[in-house]
Amino acid sequence: MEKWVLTSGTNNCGGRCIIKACVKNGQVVKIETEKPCEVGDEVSLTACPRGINYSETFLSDKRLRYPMKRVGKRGEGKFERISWNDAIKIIADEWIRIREKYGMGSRYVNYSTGNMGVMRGYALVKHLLALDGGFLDYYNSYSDACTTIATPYTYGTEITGNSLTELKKSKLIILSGHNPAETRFGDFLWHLKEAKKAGVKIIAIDPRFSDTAKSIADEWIGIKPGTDSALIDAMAYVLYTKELHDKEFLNKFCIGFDEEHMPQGIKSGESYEAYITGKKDGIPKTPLWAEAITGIDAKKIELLAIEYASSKPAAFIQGWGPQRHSNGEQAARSSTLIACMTGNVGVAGGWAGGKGSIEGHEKPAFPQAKNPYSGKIPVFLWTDGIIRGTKMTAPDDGLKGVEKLDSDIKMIINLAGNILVNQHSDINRTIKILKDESLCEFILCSDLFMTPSAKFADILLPGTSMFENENITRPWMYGDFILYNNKAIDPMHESRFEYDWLCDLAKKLGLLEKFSMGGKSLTDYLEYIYEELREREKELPQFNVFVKNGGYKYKNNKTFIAFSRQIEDPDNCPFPTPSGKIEIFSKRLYDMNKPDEIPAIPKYTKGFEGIGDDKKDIYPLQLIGWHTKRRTHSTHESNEKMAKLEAQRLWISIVDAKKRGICDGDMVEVYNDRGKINIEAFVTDKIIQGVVAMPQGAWYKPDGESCDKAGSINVLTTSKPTPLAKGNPQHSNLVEVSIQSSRRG
Ligand SMILES: Nc1nc2c(c(=O)[nH]1)N[C@H]1C(S)=C(S)[C@@H](COP(=O)(O)OP(=O)(O)OC[C@H]3O[C@@H](n4cnc5c(=O)[nH]c(N)nc54)[C@H](O)[C@@H]3O)O[C@H]1N2
Ligand SMILES: Nc1nc2c(c(=O)[nH]1)N[C@H]1C(S)=C(S)[C@@H](COP(=O)(O)OP(=O)(O)OC[C@H]3O[C@@H](n4cnc5c(=O)[nH]c(N)nc54)[C@H](O)[C@@H]3O)O[C@H]1N2
Ligand SMILES: [Mo]
Repeated sequence: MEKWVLTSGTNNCGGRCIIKACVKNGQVVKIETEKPCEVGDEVSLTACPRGINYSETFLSDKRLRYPMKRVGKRGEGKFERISWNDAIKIIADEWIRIREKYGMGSRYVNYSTGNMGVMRGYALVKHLLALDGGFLDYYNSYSDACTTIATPYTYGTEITGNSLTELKKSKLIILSGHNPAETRFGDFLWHLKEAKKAGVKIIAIDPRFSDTAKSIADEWIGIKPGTDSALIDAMAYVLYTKELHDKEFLNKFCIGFDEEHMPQGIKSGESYEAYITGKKDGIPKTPLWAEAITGIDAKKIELLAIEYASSKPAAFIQGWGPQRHSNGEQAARSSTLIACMTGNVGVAGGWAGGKGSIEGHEKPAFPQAKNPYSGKIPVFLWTDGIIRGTKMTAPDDGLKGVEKLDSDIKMIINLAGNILVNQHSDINRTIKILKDESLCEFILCSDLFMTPSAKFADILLPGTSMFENENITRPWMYGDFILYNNKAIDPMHESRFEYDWLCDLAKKLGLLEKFSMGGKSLTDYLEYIYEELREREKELPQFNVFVKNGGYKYKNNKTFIAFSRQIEDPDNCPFPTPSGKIEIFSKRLYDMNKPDEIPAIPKYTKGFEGIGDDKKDIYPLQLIGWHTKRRTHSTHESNEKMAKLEAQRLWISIVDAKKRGICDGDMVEVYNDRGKINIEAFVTDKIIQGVVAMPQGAWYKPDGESCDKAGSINVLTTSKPTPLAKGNPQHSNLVEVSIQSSRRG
């Protein structure tokens, strides 16, 4: 007997998709998805090649089979099989021991996105820790730290996007560091295609000739990484000197553009105008000035500025690539500046810049108990939390909620994530910290595979995939729907879903009653969360209908245009900033008194590990990563079939390759002070000179001491945080490349 079960993708790939699993004799034998949506249907939930390959990835014989206990040194990868009972007992004993010895703030749950369902291990274990007295939490993410922190300095909020349906009303769309043809970003791609069909011109700005540049854009402009602010400064200079800027908009809604609109008490020469014209530093920010920084021809910059200002409305949309840099906060704020200068804020077809979140339907969420411990660290600084937690401070390290931490991190819980080793920066540094068992004393992981992170577990638990348990899938950032994961098959081997074994742990801790809300089964819990949401989202059908249909697409979706209210009725609707205006000049940033790193206006700063870093003499190439179609971060790496979509290679320009005697297909060594990678070279004109790139997420595969053979970019990335957000500058890296062996022997 065959049956079709409706479920959905729960990985963190930016998209969510409908997966129809055909189940026969307890096995998934085939996968289908929703037919590509017809024109007019505003939500596309058709699976891409990753979604279609979910069963080959997740139901493979590479799965972890039973709980294991580390027997060798930490990280050596030597484990011994244990029973679930023993595993839970060891976890409970360590949990209590560490709580008693070091206190609540010594317990940390790592950022992890392998399962983005509502009932995810990560949220559940935080809940249990909160019920048990508290834990050290974090703020920020690896996705959007810089833009999330920087955007509100301009607008007072990060909700600066428009409904994607409005893209087709643009006259021109500029995608900067945004690659939705490969890097799923909700259903951005779908709406860009609609815009293109409607005749909208699309320009892609990216150091690489990305899939988006290739398949959707009319034009590609190659830019040096980390220099988007310099490009925007010069565009602003062109608009200003040619008087193409929207003076009325700037005067009415903004502070800080010119000297006449500055907050009180600020000395003269601090406005954006004083900066671009060179009144302040003697350097006008001309296209020629920017050419030397960005690598973009000055004439091109001028034309781009004129085209953007004369196409009304126009959308300058920055992806999150430009903000995953050492000066990423500046890139984010610059993207807001250029929108303000052209009055493209609050208009259908425009785009206010910055993070680009939108208001929409409320998403279902797990009702996590309040954490009694108030200390928070920036997510990127968890390794610092291990080695110098108690020395971290608010001004230097972005510590929040407490003056000082009570303890360094002594216990890490890492469920469905590969941040522990693979996805965090500077793998060799991380490994050194984790190997020292006197620092972090206990590491608990659950995963489906023996990943580079799983190897560092003290107790390693086999998790279940989305085929093996029920769940509710929420949209990523954009999307008016909720999906239901029906259970297709029983858990493989001895795998258990996190809710299941966490109930056992809660029982040992005397917290089962509270943790399970009086003994709720997984389905009961999901129903409870859903019904609670349905009280506010009245359009949702009854739970049993929702489950049967595998989800719900909302029919009544409001069109959201960020700041339309403020623009229409400025007297009654101020911007949610301290001044009530759009703050091109931010007094809050000015008062931080670090003008070189954290200027009050959105302007180009050199950052570190970029073109302005002295290390460039030794490591002359800028290395960036990107989110590839073959993986969701490191997920799907175990599925060899996916490798056909994009080989794990180092993109290098013809000129840079020639200088180093490298031919296409040669094995090269990519290195800096932090480590070495062996990888195949892809010699191409699809990347600009001076820049090399490899897709992020390959599983770290060390050979001996420090050379990685897989092309795992985080061997080369830096753990130094960005100045304001304390975020991850994982695209800012200086390296050198040399030939290791020629393809021709
Ligand atoms: N297929 C797939 N899709 C995904 C994911 C995945 O792993 N795989 N991950 C999802 C998640 S969690 C996230 S956070 C998002 C990430 O989404 P993004 O952060 O937007 O993705 P990236 O690939 O890091 O960067 C986008 C583009 O920016 C370019 N870029 C890098 N540096 C610069 C720069 O300095 N200036 C400019 N102009 N361009 C630059 C890169 O070459 C790349 O093409 O993607 C989501 N979608
Ligand atoms: N250099 C560099 N590093 C980056 C980035 C970058 O652009 N460049 N991007 C960053 C970003 S934006 C993000 S969001 C992070 C993502 O980093 P992570 O959150 O670590 O995401 P993944 O690498 O996909 O790891 C998810 C893990 O969960 C496991 N898993 C999947 N489903 C389940 C399940 O149901 N149960 C259990 N128990 N396990 C499961 C998978 O096997 C996989 O090992 O990486 C960051 N790291
Ligand atoms: Mo992300």
